[in-house]
Amino acid sequence: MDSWLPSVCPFDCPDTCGLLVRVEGGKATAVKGDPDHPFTKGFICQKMAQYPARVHHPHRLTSPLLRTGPKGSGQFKRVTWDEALSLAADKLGETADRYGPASVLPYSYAGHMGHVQRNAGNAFFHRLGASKLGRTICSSTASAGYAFSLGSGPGTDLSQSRQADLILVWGCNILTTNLHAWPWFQEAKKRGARLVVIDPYANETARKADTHIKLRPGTDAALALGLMQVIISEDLLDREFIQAHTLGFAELKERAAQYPPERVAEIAGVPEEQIVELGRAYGRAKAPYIRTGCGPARQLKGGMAMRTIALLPALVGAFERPGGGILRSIGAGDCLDLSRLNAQELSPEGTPTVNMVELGSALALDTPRPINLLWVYLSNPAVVAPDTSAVLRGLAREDLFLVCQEMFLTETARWADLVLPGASSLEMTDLHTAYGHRCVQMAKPIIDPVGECRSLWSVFREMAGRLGFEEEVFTADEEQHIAWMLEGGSPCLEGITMQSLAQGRPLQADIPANPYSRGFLTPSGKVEFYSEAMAALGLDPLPSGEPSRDDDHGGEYPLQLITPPRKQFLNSTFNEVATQRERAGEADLFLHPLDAAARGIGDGGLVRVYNRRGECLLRAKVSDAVLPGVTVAEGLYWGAHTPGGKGANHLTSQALADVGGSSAFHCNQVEVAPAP
Ligand SMILES: Nc1nc2c(c(=O)[nH]1)N[C@H]1C(S)=C(S)[C@@H](COP(=O)(O)OP(=O)(O)OC[C@H]3O[C@@H](n4cnc5c(=O)[nH]c(N)nc54)[C@H](O)[C@@H]3O)O[C@H]1N2
Ligand SMILES: Nc1nc2c(c(=O)[nH]1)N[C@H]1C(S)=C(S)[C@@H](COP(=O)(O)OP(=O)(O)OC[C@H]3O[C@@H](n4cnc5c(=O)[nH]c(N)nc54)[C@H](O)[C@@H]3O)O[C@H]1N2
Ligand SMILES: [Mo]
Repeated sequence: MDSWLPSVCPFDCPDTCGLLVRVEGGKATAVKGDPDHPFTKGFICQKMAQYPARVHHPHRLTSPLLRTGPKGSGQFKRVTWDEALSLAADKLGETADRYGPASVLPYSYAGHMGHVQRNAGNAFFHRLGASKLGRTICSSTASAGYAFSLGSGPGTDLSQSRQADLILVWGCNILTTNLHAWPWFQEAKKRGARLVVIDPYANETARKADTHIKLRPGTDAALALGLMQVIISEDLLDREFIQAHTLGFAELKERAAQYPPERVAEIAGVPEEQIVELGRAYGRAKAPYIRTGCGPARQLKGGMAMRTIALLPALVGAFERPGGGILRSIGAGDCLDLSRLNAQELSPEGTPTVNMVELGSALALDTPRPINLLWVYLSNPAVVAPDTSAVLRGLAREDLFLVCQEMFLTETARWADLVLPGASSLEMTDLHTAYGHRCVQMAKPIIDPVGECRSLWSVFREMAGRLGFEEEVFTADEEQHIAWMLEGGSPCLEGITMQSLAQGRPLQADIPANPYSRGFLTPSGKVEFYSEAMAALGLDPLPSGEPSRDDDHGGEYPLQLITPPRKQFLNSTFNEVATQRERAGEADLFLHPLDAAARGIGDGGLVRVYNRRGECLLRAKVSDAVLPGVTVAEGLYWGAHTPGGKGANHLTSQALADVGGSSAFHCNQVEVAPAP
């Protein structure tokens, strides 16, 4: 029988699309957008259109596998689930007895965003006493920086932007990473709004904008201070708003005075006239709206960059005008009560935490606290974590037992001792929220299980049974956990219940479209130009425009490299799908004509990109899409899908950003040469 059933996109993207999936004979045969979804309104990206091909891919893992050849050889034999989980339980027991439970480390991130499956291992590893994982690889620097200025909590909803007359897309590649914002921006443009993109390269969004401010990576705080200086010196301020709702304006004024446009032009590589013009435009706009992504935060001083950008709306009182405001993220995730699922209280006091960005170092042999068993799920660290050679050295360790639950034999899973076949979102029950809109949606299994694939929850529940863990958290099923998340949730979930979600349709949480109309969740309740909390942490309490720079080793690595997403992939996911690989084409490097000429590199030539951490081979794409001195490697390609077998994370570092513990994925110094 042919029917279209509701589901949700499970991937790590702000849009979390409502889907309709055609199911025939227990298989997904087509997918389309749900036209009734209030935010995604019936269209989906090119990746998700390939979802049935991914779910029913011939290379999908369908049974547990045990390594038979040398580590990393990809030689495995099929085993039963019973054999696999018995072995896993034995290894966990042995490792914990011999080296202590903290020598076990879970490693997971966002391969599936539903709350139950994504968090399925938490209670289990807490109860075991395993080391904890600091899951900060993505947005925690951005959110920590932003929170110093405006408080935590949701930003101005994208739907508001349709009433804006000036939209700044600040370090967010909308047409790649937040596609469904585009129609709102187009609506604003039809009403006469101007769209400005602030980004180091002419990405697809910048190419379609009215103005592209092409800056050097890591100079956003300086640029924002330059704009502030124009706004202050030309008196384009909203004094009433500043008086009533902000803290530290006098100090900010002094600091901004140190960033006149001519100085900022030098730091950021943006023409002085452009800074002055944009400062005036922002100061005079009736309703300026900023959509900022993670781009400016994936820098060594990324927290400071986000904090500084987030202060702009307060200077002009944008929060009080329909269409004005700023968005970093918005969603109902924070409304849920995850405490029962996570069972934080089961983790023994004093258990160490490993930051997931520093996996390479954590897996080194000479650490004070070696890891002897690593359990990976919903993540592909051999591709997504920084400093790939350090990560691979760790994964190759003979004395490390590696368990990996995956849908495919990824470059991480290849190193595993034991591979567990993971179910897809179409085979699992889960509750989904977004980080770009306010919907909550339940997904149910709508196709037959593929092979012997199992949900993450069912695996950890069974493991708990094998280890004799008897707490209620382990015996509950997925639906019970969802019910608990909703029951203990905040009032914004009013009317969102197991019953109302049962049809699988999106429901909107009661989060205001302009949450700032209710005030700011900072310690003072005001916008904090001056932050006491930052001072207490030994940070500069005022915005600082000092640029982020990776060590260039005395000029040995003179070029800056950023590594943002390629449209065709979702982090490292969709590398498995041939259509997406073909659409993505060969992995390449944007390079300015002056830098190319100085190195004897022609457009389309194969180049070696390298620094002290590693190297990769990419195809040169020579154009003025970037400033001189700046290069871009879009990703994330699996290493094997690049000309030299090594992906861009061979060049990135494990260094942590200033606050929040994220990686500085866009802060790298490299040199480039024609490939031998
Ligand atoms: N197609 C696709 N969509 C995705 C993803 C994907 O991999 N592919 N990933 C998803 C995930 S996990 C996330 S977290 C989001 C991330 O999506 P975004 O929030 O958009 O963040 P990034 O992709 O890191 O970078 C966005 C832009 O910032 C720019 N940038 C880099 N450095 C700087 C800088 O110093 N200053 C400024 N102003 N800009 C800079 C980059 O060139 C890029 O155009 O997207 C999600 N959506
Ligand atoms: N250089 C560089 N590196 C980056 C970034 C960057 O911009 N530049 N972005 C960073 C960011 S923002 C993030 S969030 C991280 C993302 O890092 P990850 O969360 O590790 O992202 P993915 O590459 O999507 O890997 C998820 C894995 O989960 C598996 N998976 C997907 N769906 C399912 C499922 O339904 N069931 C099961 N069992 N498995 C599934 C997939 O097969 C995939 O291999 O990467 C980071 N790495
Ligand atoms: Mo992310």
